[in-house]
Amino acid sequence: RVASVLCLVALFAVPAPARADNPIVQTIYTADPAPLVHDGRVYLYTGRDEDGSTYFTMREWRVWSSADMVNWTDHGSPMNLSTFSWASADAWAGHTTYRNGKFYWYVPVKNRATGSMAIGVGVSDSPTGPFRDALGRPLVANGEIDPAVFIDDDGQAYLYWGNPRLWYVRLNPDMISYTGNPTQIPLTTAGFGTRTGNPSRPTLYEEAPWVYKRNGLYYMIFAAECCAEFIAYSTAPTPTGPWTYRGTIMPRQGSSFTNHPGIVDFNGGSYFFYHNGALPGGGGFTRSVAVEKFTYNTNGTIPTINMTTA
Ligand code: FUB
Repeated sequence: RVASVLCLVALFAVPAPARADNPIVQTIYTADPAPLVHDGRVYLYTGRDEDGSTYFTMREWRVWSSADMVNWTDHGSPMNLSTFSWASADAWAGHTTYRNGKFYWYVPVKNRATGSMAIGVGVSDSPTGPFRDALGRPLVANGEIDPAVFIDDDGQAYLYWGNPRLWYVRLNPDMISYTGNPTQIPLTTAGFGTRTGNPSRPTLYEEAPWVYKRNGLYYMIFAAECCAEFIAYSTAPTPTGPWTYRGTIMPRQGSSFTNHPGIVDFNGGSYFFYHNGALPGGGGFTRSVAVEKFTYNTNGTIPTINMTTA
């Protein structure tokens, strides 16, 4: 059904509604969901898996949106590797936020100059782009990935990222510079659980942090203990910790060795986004983004959320 609707887009050159069962997108492989609620719609920012036989082949990011979490509009690819002249490969997991009339899309890419991963920032006046390189250079370049941004009620913005370590930095109000040095969040077992193997990584934290605030409590959901990954979470009384491990959200399921979470509240419901290998031909390098509606437990904990299986 999505395919036929997308044909209509080609014919009439207008954004098309697209019915979404899980996976949300059934015409291409998508990965690393990052939802953003803005002005009555959910914007879903994803990566795209291409080819994918032996490693990630990712050259562009995509945007989709919905006003009802059922019908999705395809906004195409408003940002790709060529947006960042200093990037050579690996359009990996990003996160978009809105501030002062602009949309900022933080993404990890390979830095041509160093051969290591770095984090760039795309900026646009529209949630659907086009996005341009806000800096012309990396915002952060420490070889680590998976940026996630959180703006607290007092207006202070934080950028989190990291694999194998976990970092944060306080962003300035311009959202493209920061004050102070990136700080490592201590990966204690009290904060991030206990890994069963791999003594070099004692905690469950692997990658893909996503931070938000609910009822005065800060939540960090993250991909845990590759491979395969499951999704777990920690909470804290402040955006900088101390974090307390709270357990599993989504167990190891599906046929992708990675998973990548995002949570938003929209129209009175809570939605958990993730990816798996559910499309035909799907797997670890041919992933698909999906979503489950859920309800927080009365004490604020997150219930176990299972992937759609059919
Ligand atoms: O999509 C490439 C990488 O796989 C992401 O950056 C990680 O979060 C994992 O999903």
